[in-house]
Amino acid sequence: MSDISRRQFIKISSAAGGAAALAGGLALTSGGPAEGAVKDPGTQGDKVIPTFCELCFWKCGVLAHVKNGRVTKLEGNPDHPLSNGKLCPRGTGGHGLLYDPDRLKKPLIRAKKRGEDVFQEVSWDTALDKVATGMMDVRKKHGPEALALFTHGFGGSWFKHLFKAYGSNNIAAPSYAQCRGPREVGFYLTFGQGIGSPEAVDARNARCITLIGSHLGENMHNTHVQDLAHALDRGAELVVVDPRFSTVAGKAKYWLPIKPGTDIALLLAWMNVIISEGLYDKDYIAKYAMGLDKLKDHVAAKTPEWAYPLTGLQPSLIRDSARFIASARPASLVHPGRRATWYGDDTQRERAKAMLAALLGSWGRKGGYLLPSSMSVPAFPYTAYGYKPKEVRDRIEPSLYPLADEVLASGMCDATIPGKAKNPIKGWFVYGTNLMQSLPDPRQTIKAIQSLDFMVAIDVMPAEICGWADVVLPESTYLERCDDLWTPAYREPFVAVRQEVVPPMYESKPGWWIAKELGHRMGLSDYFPWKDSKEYAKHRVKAAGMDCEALMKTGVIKGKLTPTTEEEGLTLAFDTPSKKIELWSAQMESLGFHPMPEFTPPEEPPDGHFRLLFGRHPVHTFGRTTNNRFLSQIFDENEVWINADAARALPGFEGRALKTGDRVVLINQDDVKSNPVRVKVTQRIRGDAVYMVHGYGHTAKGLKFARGRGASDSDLVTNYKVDPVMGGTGMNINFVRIERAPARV
Ligand code: MGD
Ligand code: SF4
Repeated sequence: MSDISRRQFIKISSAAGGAAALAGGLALTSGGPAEGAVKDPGTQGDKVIPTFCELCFWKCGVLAHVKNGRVTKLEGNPDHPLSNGKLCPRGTGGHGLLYDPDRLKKPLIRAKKRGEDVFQEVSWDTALDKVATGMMDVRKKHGPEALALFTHGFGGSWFKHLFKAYGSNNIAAPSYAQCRGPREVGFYLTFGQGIGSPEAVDARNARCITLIGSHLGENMHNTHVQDLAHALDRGAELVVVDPRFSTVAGKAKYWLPIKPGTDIALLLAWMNVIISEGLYDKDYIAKYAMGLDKLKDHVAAKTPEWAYPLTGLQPSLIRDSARFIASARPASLVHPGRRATWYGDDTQRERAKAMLAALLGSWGRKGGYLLPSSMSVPAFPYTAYGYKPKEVRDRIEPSLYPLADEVLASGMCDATIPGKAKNPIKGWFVYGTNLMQSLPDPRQTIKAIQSLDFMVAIDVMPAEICGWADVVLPESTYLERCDDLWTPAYREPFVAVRQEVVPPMYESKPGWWIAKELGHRMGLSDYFPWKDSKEYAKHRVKAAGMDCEALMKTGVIKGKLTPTTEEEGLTLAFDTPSKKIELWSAQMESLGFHPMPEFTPPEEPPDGHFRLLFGRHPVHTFGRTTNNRFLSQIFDENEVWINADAARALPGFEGRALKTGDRVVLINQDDVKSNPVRVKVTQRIRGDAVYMVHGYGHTAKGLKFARGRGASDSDLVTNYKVDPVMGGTGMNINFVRIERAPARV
C-alpha cells in the first residue's frame, strides 16, 4: 500500500489509536510454536507462525510473532489476499484476548439455579460426560432435532459436524436472521445468487462508491477499507446515505442525511431519475434483464419531489446524487453493506439496491460486483450423516418464511418457548455467540432458556450467555488451535490454514478436541476418524493435490486466477427462474409479496422519544472485544450520540442542558432502562435519532473489565419486526427517551 493510501486507511478508521495500532501492530510485552514456524528476521531468531484472525469474521491472514513462548506481535500476512500485509486495529490486538486474565480457564458445572451464574469447576471428563448425557437424554425423550446449535465463528465447523452426526440440522448463526440474511435473499431474487462473505466487490476500481447505511471504516473490514483507500487515492468519489455524519460521510461528495427507515423511498426516487433521464446501462439491461417496463411504471411517480417529504432529502440532492452515481457506471459500486436487519421490510430494500446495481450494469463488471470462484479442496470423506434435513427443518414453525435459506437463530429461540412450536426445542448448544446480546428481546431469550432441559455454552470468555448454561466449556482462543481450512470465493481464490501459535493456556481445549470427545461419548466415533485437526487438514490438503508444508509455512496457497468480471472474459449467467436479472420477480408475486419494492412509512417516534440506532466501532467487534484491555486502551466505553439542538430542547433539562460527557439513562417504549451512559452532544446526527456502539453494557460478573461500562443497546431492543420474506428481525424500530443518570455515590 502506498503511504498516501495508508494514511487514508488510518483516517477512514477514525480512531486515533487505531492509527497507532495499524502503523506498527500493537506490541505486547508480557504463553510451542507450530510446525509451520519460520525464522523471523526482524526479531533475532524468534518464530513467526502464519495463521488467520478471528477477532471478526473477515479472517485476515496473520503472522504471529512468538518470543520465549509468548505472542509478542500480530501483523498482516503479505501473501494473504485479505490482509495484504495489514491487519485492522482489532486484529493487531488479538493477543489482548489470548492474555485476557478473565478468560474461562476450566470446565464449569452450574451449582445453583439456572441464571444465578454460580458454577463449580470440574474436570474435563466430568463436564464432557455431563454434556454427552444431556444431549443423549434430549434425543431419547424428544428426538435429535429437539437439540439446537447456535454457532458463530469459524471454530463452529466442528460442532456443526457433530450435530449432523448426532442427527440434528437445527443449526443457526445470528449472522443470518439478525444480520445479512435479507441482503442475501434480495440479491438472490434479483441476480440468482447472494453476496456471501467476504463480500467480493471491486471498490478498488470503482469511480463512485455508494454506501447506504454502511459506515465502512467504523465497520472495519480490512480488505474493503484498504480498497476504499486505494479508490480514494485514485480519485473515486463517495455517496453516503446515513442519518449520522459517519467518518466516511466526512469524505463524501454527497452526504444524504436520510430520515431513518425511508431508504426504499430514496432508492425508488434514484431509479426514477436514472430511468426517466435515460442514464441506465441500456445495452446491459437489454441483454441481461427482464421487467424494465414494469420497473419504469413502478417508479414513474416516485420522483425526488415525491421522496422529499418522506426522506427529508431535498429533491435537488436526490437528483444530483442519482446523476452522479449513474455517471460513473459501470464502475459505480452500490456497496452491499452487511447488517441489513433494520425495519422488517429489509429484503425489499436490499432488492431495491440490487435493482439499482443492475441499472448501473455493475454486476459482474470492473469497479462493481465481482463473481469469483473458490478453490476446490475436497471435503473430508466422512461416513454419510443419518438425519433427514427436511423433517428436521419443519420442526421450527417460524422458519416457514418462504425464502429463508438458512435456519433462523431467532426462529430456534421462538421454537423453544412453550406454546410457540408443535415440537419445542429442549436443548441448546451454544458455541461462540453471546445470545443475550445477539438475539432481539433478551426477555424472550431468557424465557426460552428457562424452559430447556439442557444447555451447554462453549466460549473463551465468561460472557452473559455462559451464566445461563448448565455446563460451560472453555475453548482455546484462535491463537492456540488449529481449525478447518478456509477456502472462500474472493477476488483471488485461496486456501488458508489456522495453526496453533502457542499451546492452549490453562485447561482450555480446542473445538475439534471437544467435538471429538463428545462424539466418542455418544457412540459417534466413526465420524471422527482423525487423530487431530492437523491430520484432518493434511488429509484435505493432500486430496486437493497441494503441498502441506508450503501451506503451513506461508499460511496460504493461492489458486489460479479466474475471470471475475465481463471485462476479464467472464460470461454472465443468472440462476433465476427466467435466467435473467429479475427487475420484476414472479417468485415474489407467486408467494404473495410485491414483485417490486414498495415503500411503507416507518412508525414515528412517540413524543419526547428518539429512534435507537446502533453500529460498530473500528477497534471492536460487538461484545466479542469489549473486555479486551488492549483494544480498550483506544475505546473503553460506548456513548450515546444526540443531536445538539434536540439536546437543548429536551423536556426536563431546562436550565441545565445536556453536554458531552454527562451521564444519562435511556428508557425504551417498554420501560426498559439502560445502564448509565455518557452522551456525545453533536450536530453529526439527525434530531429524531440517537446512536450508540453495539456490544457494551455487560452484566456478566466474570467480565471484570467490561462489566458496567457503557450501555447495552441489545437490552433496549425489546421490539422487532419480522421480515415476512425470510424471517430477519428488523431491530431499528425501538424508541428511547432520555433522563439524567442519578449522581454516582
Ligand atoms: P459477539 O458479540 O462477537 O457475536 O453477535 P454474536 O454472535 O454474539 O459474541 C461472540 C461470543 O463469542 C463472545 O461471547 C466471545 O467471547 C465468544 N468468542 C470469541 N472468540 C471465540 C472462540 O474462538 N471460540 C469460542 N467458543 N467463543 C469465542 C453478533 C450478531 O449480533 C451479529 S453478526 C449481528 S450483525 C447482529 N448485530 C447486532 C447489533 O448491532 N445490535 C443488536 N442489538 N443486536 C445485534 N445482533 C446481531
Ligand atoms: Fe481480524 Fe480485522 Fe481482519 Fe477482522 S478485519 S479478521 S478483526 S484483522
